[in-house]
Amino acid sequence: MNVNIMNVDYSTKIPNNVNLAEDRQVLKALEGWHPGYMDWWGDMGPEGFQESLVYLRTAYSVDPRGWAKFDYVRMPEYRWGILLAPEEENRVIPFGEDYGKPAWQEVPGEHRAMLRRLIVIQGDTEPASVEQQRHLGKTAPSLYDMRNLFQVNVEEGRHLWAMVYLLQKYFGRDGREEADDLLRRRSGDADSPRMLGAFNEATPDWLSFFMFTYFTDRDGKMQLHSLAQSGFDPLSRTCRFMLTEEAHHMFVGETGITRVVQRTCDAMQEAGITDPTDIAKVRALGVIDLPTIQKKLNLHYSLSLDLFGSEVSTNAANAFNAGIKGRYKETTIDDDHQLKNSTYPVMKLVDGQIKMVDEPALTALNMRLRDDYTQDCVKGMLRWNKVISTAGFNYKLAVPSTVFHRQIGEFKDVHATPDGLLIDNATWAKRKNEWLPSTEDGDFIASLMKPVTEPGEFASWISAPKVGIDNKPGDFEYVRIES
Ligand code: BYC
Repeated sequence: MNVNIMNVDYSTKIPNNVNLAEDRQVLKALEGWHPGYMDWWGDMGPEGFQESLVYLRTAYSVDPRGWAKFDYVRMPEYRWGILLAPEEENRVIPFGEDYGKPAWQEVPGEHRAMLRRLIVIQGDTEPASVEQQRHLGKTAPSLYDMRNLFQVNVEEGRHLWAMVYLLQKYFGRDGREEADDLLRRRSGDADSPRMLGAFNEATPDWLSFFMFTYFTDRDGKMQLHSLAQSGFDPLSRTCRFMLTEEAHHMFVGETGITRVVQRTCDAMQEAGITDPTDIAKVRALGVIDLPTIQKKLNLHYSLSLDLFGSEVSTNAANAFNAGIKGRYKETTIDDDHQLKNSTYPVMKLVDGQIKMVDEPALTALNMRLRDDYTQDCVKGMLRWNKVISTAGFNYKLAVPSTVFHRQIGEFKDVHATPDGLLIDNATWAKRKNEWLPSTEDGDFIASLMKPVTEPGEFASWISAPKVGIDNKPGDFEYVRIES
C-alpha cells in the first residue's frame, strides 16, 4: 500500500491514485466497464473530431499546486482516470446525527440505498451533458472555443468514471448494474431519458452552451460541494477533486457570455446604435441582441433551479441527518450542524400568493442550497453588466424570479413573469415568447452558428478571449483538425 496519493499511477489501463493495481476485483470490474464506455463515447461523445489532435489538460496529480499537464491528445486516447483528493487525517462526519464521529471509509449499511441513489443521480448528469453537447464541435466559433468544449466533455466523462468507481468499489453487484445503466440512458430519449429535467433539454447552439456551463455547471458545483461534505469519505474526496476541474467549466461559461456581450456592445457602438432593444438593427450586424441573451439566460437559469429539487424536501432532510449530504461550506457554518431547532425562510405559494414561510431548516435544505446558488450566479452577472455599462448602454441582464418557468417544486403549477408576478395560462401562452427564446430567436442564433477554424479567428458574434489557454498566443492552433 505504498502509493503516493498526490501522483497518479499511469501503469494500469485506468490511471488512478487509489492503488487499483492491488485492488484486483475493482480493477477487473472497471476494465470490464471500459469497452462499453468507449462504445458510448464513440456513439454519444463529440460528433466528428475524434481523430483530431486537441490541446487538452490531463490530471497527473491531485496536488492543488500543480495537477494538470497540457498536450495534444486525440479524444478517444484521453486518459480517463480515478482521482481522489488526498485523505484528510482524522476527518470526522461534519453534520447530522453522527456529527463528530470518524468519517466512514466503507458504506454504512443503514444509509446504503440513499447513498447509492445520490451517486447514481450525480453520475447520470455527467454523460448527459456530453450527449447534449455532442453536435457543437461542428459550429465552434473558433479553435479556442472548440478546445474548451472538448475539455469540458472529456472531464465530464472523467466525472462519470469517478462515480462508477464508487459504485463498483462500494456497492457490489447492484453498483455494477447501476454503472451499466449509466451508459444505457440517453439525454432526451423517450424511453430511457436521463434522470433530471435539465439534462434532457437540447443544447442547440453555443450561446446555450455558455449558459449551460455558467448556470447548470454551477448547480454541479453546489451539489458537489454538498457531497464533498459527506461523511462517506471516498465520496467526499472524489467530489473535492472534481470541483478542481469544474472551476474551468464555469470559467468557460462566464467568459463565453462576457465575450458575446462584449462583441454585441462593440458592434452596436461601431454602428452608432443607441437602443439595445432595437432587435432588428442589432441582428443585422451579425451579433446577438441583448434581449435575446436575456431570454436564453431566463431559460437556463430556471431549468437549473429545478435541479435543486423541491424547496421543502424530506429526502434532503434524511440525507443530512444521515451525514451523507451536507450544506454548502458546512464546516465554516457556525451552528450545531444538526439543525435541531432552527428554521429557514422558504418562498411558498399560500392561498394563491407568494409568501416567505419559516420552515424547519432540516427540510428546507434544498431551498438554502438554491439560495446559495443564486448568490453565486449573481456575481458573474455583475461582470456582464459592467461590459454593457462601460460601453455606455442602458441595459441590465438579470436573473428572473425563482417563481418564473418552474417545473419542480412549489411553483410548478403556476405561471409567472420574470419579475415574479403570477399570471394566468392565457397570458402566459400569449407572452411567453417575450421571456423565453422563441423558434424565431432559435433560428436567428442558428443562422450565426458558422464554424470558424482558422487559428486566431473568431465568429462575428463573439470577441476574442483576453488570454489563451495555458498562456498560449492568440493564433495558437488549439485543435489540429486534420491529423
Ligand atoms: N428532475 O425531495 P425532492 C452536475 C425527484 S449537476 C426530475 O424534491 P431531493 C453537472 C426526486 O428524485 C448536479 N426529478 O428532491 C452539471 C424525487 O424522486 P423520488 C447533479 C426530480 O431528492 C453540468 C422527487 O422528485 N447532482 O453535476 O431532495 C454538467 C422528490 O424529490 C428533480 C445532484 O443533483 C428534477 N430536477 O433533491 C455536468 C446531486 N428534482 O426519489 C454535471 C445528487 C427532484 O421520490 N442529487 N426530482 O423518486 C440530489 O442531491 C437530489 O437528488 C436532488 C433532488 C437535489 C437532485
